[in-house]
Amino acid sequence: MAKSKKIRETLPADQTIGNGGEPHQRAGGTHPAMTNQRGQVIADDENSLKANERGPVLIEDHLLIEKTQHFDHERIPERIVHARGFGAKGYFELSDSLKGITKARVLTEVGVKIPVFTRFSTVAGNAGSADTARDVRGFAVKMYTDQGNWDIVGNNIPVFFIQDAIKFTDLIHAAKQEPDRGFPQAQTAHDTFWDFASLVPETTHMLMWIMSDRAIPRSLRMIEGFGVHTFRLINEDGESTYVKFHWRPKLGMASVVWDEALKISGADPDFHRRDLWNAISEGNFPEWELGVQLFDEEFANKFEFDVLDATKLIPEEILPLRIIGKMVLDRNVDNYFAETEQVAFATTDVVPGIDFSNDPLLQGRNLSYIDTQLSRLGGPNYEQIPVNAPRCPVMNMQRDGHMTMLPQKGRVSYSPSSLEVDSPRPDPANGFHSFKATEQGDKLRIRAESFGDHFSQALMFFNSQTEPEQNHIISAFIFELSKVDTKAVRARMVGQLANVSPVIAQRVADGLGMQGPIEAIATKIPARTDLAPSDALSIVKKMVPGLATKVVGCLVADGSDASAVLALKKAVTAAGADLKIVAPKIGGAVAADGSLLEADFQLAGGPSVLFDTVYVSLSGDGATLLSTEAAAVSWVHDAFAHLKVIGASSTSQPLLDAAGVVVDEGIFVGGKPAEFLIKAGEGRVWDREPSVRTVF
Ligand code: HDE
Repeated sequence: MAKSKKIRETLPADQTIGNGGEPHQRAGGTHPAMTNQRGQVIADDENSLKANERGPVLIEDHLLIEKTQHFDHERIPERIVHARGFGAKGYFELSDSLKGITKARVLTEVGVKIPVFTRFSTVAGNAGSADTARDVRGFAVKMYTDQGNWDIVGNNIPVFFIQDAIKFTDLIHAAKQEPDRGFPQAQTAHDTFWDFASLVPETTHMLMWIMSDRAIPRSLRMIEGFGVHTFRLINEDGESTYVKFHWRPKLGMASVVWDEALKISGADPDFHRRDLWNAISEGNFPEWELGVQLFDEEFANKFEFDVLDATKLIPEEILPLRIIGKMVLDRNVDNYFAETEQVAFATTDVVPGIDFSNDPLLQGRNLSYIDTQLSRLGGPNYEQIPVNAPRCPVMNMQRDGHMTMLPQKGRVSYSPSSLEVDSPRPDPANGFHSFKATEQGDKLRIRAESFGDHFSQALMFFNSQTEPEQNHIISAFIFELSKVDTKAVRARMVGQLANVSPVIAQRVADGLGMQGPIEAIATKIPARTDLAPSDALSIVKKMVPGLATKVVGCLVADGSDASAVLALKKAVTAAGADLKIVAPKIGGAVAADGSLLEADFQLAGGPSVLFDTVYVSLSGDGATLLSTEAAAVSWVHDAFAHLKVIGASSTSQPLLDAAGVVVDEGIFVGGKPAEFLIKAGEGRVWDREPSVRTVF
């Protein structure tokens, strides 16, 4: 143990350049001296070396050349999928031991804090795309256990588009930019995606999820995570228990509405990463519970769908979650590229006691991840990069290769060997063993019949939603298919939806303005209508009330009442939320009492889409003046249309009128901040929606 601890502590530092002692001292100042990559102190970093004052630059200028060459090679290939991501560090702590079910220490040793690195991502967009695109969120966790790294490379949706890895290339090609034109970016709302989806009925369940509000989360801190596949846990006796992994956010789930997501993408393309970075910097550490669904072969055989089919889930009402631990993210990265960009996850990163099932999607993933890192990170030594390096000894006969940083000692780089007494040897007692599964039957390229029902759980998911959530799914289908130019694709997709439910298909068809009867696509297995809805699949039903870590926007202008704003701030802080002041000028507003109300945002740069709830704190003159300012009118109108709870001073009424605000249970004019905040903590005013948006 002592030895492994020493290696753990020294490994990253040994791998870092420039760790050879104290920085060079700069003569006459407090800053350390700047050096080139070879540690030589630089005298002048402003001017290149020239033949004379106005003469040509000399090739002898090794400082210019080194700096520019390094810059030229700053980028590495971005991930083919999940390119847009954001990572943070923290720990995992087990509270309920699975001893007897697995021999993995990470799942049996209660109270040990295991360091983790977690990266959230969108799937389709390139690295520079907006955070709030409609998409699945990647939820990848690397746990640096003392038995090696264990990665749960999951998503925020518990099912996937396809059943067999051989279709992944096609799925991603269809979803990403169309190859001839190179657009659209970060969206599925285009012909090739829906062409593929409408031809591949197994995508249907996942389509319902990505058209739902799960695909437009309010915050990465408010999403669930799922390992998706069935894995195995293996105990000391080699016995297997099936397992599905779930991450549950302590803050509950929350989403934005689609029009809001579109506007946030323009107002702050970094909305999710800024939110996560700020929360962690301010000490609001996001936290998730780890839950497991454990089951045996008998349950698997009895369950109505195949547990190896990644397009199906096991409802919690049928197989409840056992909460076994928590993950807390309490540190931001020190360097985005070194950590978030270079982190390399792999489904094959498992520790003894955790094993794979025969899920054909998982089996395909098992070859893909390391392969992709080889080209993305440039060679076989990417595991030596500090963010990837295991925090336990790594000892084997693998040697050399691009950029190796381990000066491995000794003569012996092969096994078996007899020349060194301390060369590493396999350890059958503690090492990784695959589950002793018995396989029989013919070798075939075939899809199991038990994978054949593509519509029943899609309908169950829809039926599990609240009415507003169902309406959003319908609207999202209409939005996306309205961006599809090829009418036959639109019609085919609606025909596919008819297999889920003729009512859903008809609602989408009406929203698309399609004429004539819907032609359902032929299917062997129609949707079952007897599956019980699962409340666990709805965001709204699982909502955690309160404003903790949320953001309240307050609109002020010259003449606002400073004491009212201060009272609001106090109440907002007491609710655990953050108040941000928005004013026509970033320098702030001069309040009625002459004091300065400092601004966090200038009006045009701080639209109400950036806040969970808003308060309008204007004087009568201020409100009249801002009624002719489009940004102010949109500020209030958008908050209303996005179903937010709105508070306002009674003198703000002219602006509320200009913005078309109609009083309902979510509008608080002239009231006390406390009442407004309690209501805001209940979330959006869903009943308002039919008055601001067409429900098809
Ligand atoms: Fe991935 N996936 N994937 N995937 N995936 C990658 O690996 C792949 C799948 C997921 O933050 C790639 O390092 C195949 C399901 C996440 O770095 C690549 C198949 C799920 C991330 C790859 C799948 C995921 C990736 C691209 C079908 C949810 C981001 C870059 C057989 C359970 C990890 C990379 C991060 C990334 C392949 C399907 C989750 C190409 C072949 C299902 C969260 O290796």
